[in-house]
Amino acid sequence: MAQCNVVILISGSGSNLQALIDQSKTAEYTIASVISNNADAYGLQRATRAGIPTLVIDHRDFADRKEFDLALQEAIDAINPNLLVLAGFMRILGADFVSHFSGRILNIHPSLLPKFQGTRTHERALEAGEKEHGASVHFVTEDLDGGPVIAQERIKVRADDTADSLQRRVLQKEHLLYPKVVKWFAGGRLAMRDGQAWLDNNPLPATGVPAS
Ligand code: NHR
Ligand code: GAR
Repeated sequence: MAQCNVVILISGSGSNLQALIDQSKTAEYTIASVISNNADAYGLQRATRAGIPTLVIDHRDFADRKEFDLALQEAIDAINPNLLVLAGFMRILGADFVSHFSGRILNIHPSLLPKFQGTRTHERALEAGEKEHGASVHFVTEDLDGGPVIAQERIKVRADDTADSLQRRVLQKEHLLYPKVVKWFAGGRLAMRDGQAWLDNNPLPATGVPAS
């Protein structure tokens, strides 16, 4: 695609959003809008500072998940992006929403999927005595944190690590990983087909792109 228009969904700090903003200056994607379900998300200030339009759609303003999903879908359809990027977005999206944007939603998750789906990933990796930990970018499907993995970044767990220290080191890796994957998508190199992730027309293994 000529220019890939991206909508980014956030709920919080938005440091991954910042990494995507910083990289967009030299890349073939444009951040058309940043949408948050939380008016206090610091990432909204990051977007505004970068001149990117923002929108707040607060899930608490809707009767149920279906209504929220529908409002979100309508707002996004009005922008008509090529890609939706979840960057610390904390609301589970329903099946109808996901199928409406099927193959066009990415998420970054702070674990080496399929390990530690869901929340408290750093605590759980420590409790499990993992020697390695990291982050994964995957296509979003109905299956929560279960869509096909595209790529991972790894860190070594140290004897004195805490959940906080792990989070800090994993987040640094996320900031390298996410822009790289978004650039692949923008360049037309990445797709989801037959429930699998494909890069350059090669099906990717369950843990994503093999380390080079
Ligand atoms: N939606 C679908 N359909 N599939 C996925 O893979 C999704 C998704 C929505 C968000 C991000 C995910 C993560 O990376 C994500 C992946 C929130 C929760 C959650 O339990 C779980 C996974 C993720 C994000 N959310 C609670 C809820 O009731 C609210 C938690 C809160 O507000 O703090 O929606 O980890
Ligand atoms: C990141 O570590 C991201 O992987 C994780 O939240 C953090 C957001 O940081 N995502 C989830 O846990 C999604 N449920 P950021 O707001 O600074 O990008």
